[in-house]
Amino acid sequence: MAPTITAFERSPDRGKGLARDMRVRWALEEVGQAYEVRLVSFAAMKQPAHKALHPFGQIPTYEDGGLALFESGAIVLHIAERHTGLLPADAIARARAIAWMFAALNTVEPPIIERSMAALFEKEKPWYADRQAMLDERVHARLRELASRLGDAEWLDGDFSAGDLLMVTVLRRLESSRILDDYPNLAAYVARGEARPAYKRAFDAQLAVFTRTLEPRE
Ligand code: GTB
Repeated sequence: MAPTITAFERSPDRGKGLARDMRVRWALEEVGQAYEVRLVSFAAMKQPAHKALHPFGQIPTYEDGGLALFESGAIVLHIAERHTGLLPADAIARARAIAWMFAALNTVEPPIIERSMAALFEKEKPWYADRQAMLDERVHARLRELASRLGDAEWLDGDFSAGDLLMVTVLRRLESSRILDDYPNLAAYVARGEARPAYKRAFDAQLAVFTRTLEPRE
């Protein structure tokens, strides 16, 4: 049986692939694992049936046989550990790739999310401009360091890994801000990720959910 993941019935990003099911879909596509998708509404996510799978009532979740997982990073790690293609076989190189997974989710993603949350929910506050300048600088600090480490390399540490997969999805959250324009090597890195056939298949699948829900229903 193919694993089943959950995704938004109707993603607020209108199919731009910014919700976190995208990274799980991409990982599954990279390793060639077929999967089913169960679409959930915002209301259904808060119901006991979904909360039994995800304690915080969110997407994505992952079910495979007796295993139910939440947290996109844990799901991607699980997929990467059970298939070849997303983590190096060598134990030392594998540990370094996993460190990049944590870096993407623990070090780079938080300031990016905080900045976008402030733009969404705090724009009308009198102190917004000052706070935004501070949040921008926190994002830039991370990007400067990441750009410096990546340099001219194709991927963060050798071959493409689950660390790159997560980092690219995290950096994509900045696309509408144009902040990545200041970091041409990071912009090119994201473009390389997006050019991967597995990425494209995952992107098209999540976009199809959005365009399908726009079609008139009988
Ligand atoms: N740490 C968890 C993980 O990595 O899996 C976070 C999961 C999470 O934030 N899920 C979000 C969710 O279910 C969807 S991805 N939210 C509903 C809720 O909390 O009630 C976050 C997201 C949502 C929308 C956009 N967008 O429209 O651009 C981008 C990202």
